[in-house]
Amino acid sequence: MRKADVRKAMGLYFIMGTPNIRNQEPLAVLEAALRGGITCFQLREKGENALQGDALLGFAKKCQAMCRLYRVPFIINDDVDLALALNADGVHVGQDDEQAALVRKRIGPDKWLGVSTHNSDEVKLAEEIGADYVGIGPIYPTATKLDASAVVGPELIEEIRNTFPDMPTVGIGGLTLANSGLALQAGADGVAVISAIASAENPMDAAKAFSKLLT
Ligand code: TZP
Ligand code: MG
Repeated sequence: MRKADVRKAMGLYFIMGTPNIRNQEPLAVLEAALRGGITCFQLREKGENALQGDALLGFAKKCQAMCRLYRVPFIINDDVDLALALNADGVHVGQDDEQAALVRKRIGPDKWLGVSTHNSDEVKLAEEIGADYVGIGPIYPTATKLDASAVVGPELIEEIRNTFPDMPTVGIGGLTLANSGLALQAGADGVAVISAIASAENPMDAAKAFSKLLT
């Protein structure tokens, strides 16, 4: 069942783009994360030195092939054209990106649609336009997203879980091994992380440790 699949995939949701990686090979980091047990991957190629054009397409194809090997859903952040060109498993959009309702029309009913949300009103709208899941955050302060909005804390997860019990949710923003338990206790189906895995000395061990939190 789709909803159950989505919920399961939210468990350990790794997000990465090449600008998030220092001193390692981005694909090697993704492979390590997959070996460590991530359950979903989002390619979010943003910021300084972000790949574009053919370089982006080539990198995205390699990420997609690797995710397929590990049977992990491959989601594209923001770039509907890229998602359609690759036949990715889904698209994730923020509040400032292409309107989610329009994105749903463009990608059709079968691909997953994720929407970043910061309050109940945004979740209600996401539900109405047929989002498959919502990201809730930033739960804690993050240095990874420079234009992140105000911190919402795990309390918002609890509120949304109570108000929209059927909507799969994933907490995001400043989540670490030390504080992810609070997001899960608040009722999130999982945690989405960038730096906790991408900047870890050993991304596979980091992913394994997160996986343990979920069991
Ligand atoms: N959206 C809200 S916070 C965030 C995004 C993409 C960044 C999360 O990165 P990190 O390193 O896990 O805090
Ligand atoms: Mg965005």
